[in-house]
Amino acid sequence: MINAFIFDVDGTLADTERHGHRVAFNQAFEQFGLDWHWSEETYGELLAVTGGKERMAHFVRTRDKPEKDREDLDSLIRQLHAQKTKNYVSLLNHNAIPLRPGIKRLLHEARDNNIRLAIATTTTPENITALLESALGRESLDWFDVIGAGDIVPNKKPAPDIYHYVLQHLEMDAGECLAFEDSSNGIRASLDAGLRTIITYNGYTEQDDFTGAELVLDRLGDEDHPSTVLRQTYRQDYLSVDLIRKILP
Ligand code: XBP
Ligand code: MG
Repeated sequence: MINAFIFDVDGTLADTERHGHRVAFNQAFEQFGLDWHWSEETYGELLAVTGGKERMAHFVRTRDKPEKDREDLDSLIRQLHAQKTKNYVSLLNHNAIPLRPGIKRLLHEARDNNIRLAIATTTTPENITALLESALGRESLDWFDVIGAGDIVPNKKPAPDIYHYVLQHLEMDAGECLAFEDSSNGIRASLDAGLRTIITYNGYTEQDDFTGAELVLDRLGDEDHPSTVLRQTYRQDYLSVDLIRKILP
């Protein structure tokens, strides 16, 4: 019996990477007078590393940027990241990024069926607040019993730490919960925490390895944007709580 849904944020609740995080990083680089720029393609490669600070450090090291020799590199990265977070929140406040098709519907359905909700993500807490407030209204933050985010655990995904944190705070066993992820780093984290996992991939992750997933979908789907996979497999346009209960033993 599944009693809780645990959602990843970036790429799963909304397509935040390409036109959200990436843009906010580039704005921060410019604000700091750096000649770094992340194209959509470069950013796709850099997504192999989760976490904004970790991603920047990886970029400096692997692209042989002169800044790699700066003694204050850690501090520079922390400052850049604080600026990037400001940029991202402001971007969402001015131009909300929509939730992916079916997310809002499934969240409501879960609440109607007494399925608890939680979040497990590597992103910074302010980013989640901005996304949920702009897409679902301020009260939606209270729908989630646990929001596990950012630096509260020692290791980011693909390590399972954030899922362990969320399970511990939900006071639930992994067997009662279902994770929703969009990437190979994400599913490695959720599977390592013992969670059954449903994937909704996106443009950046469709070629990822999702071995071990219960279901790999193009999207959860809704009436206007049906899930191709569910249509072909179950003659249904979207993933409902009923279908989850039918498919998952
Ligand atoms: C998301 C991330 C995040 C965001 C940026 O991974 O890797 O780093 O790109 O967030 P996942 P911050 O969806 O697997 O949790 O800059 O706040 O770290
Ligand atoms: Mg993700």
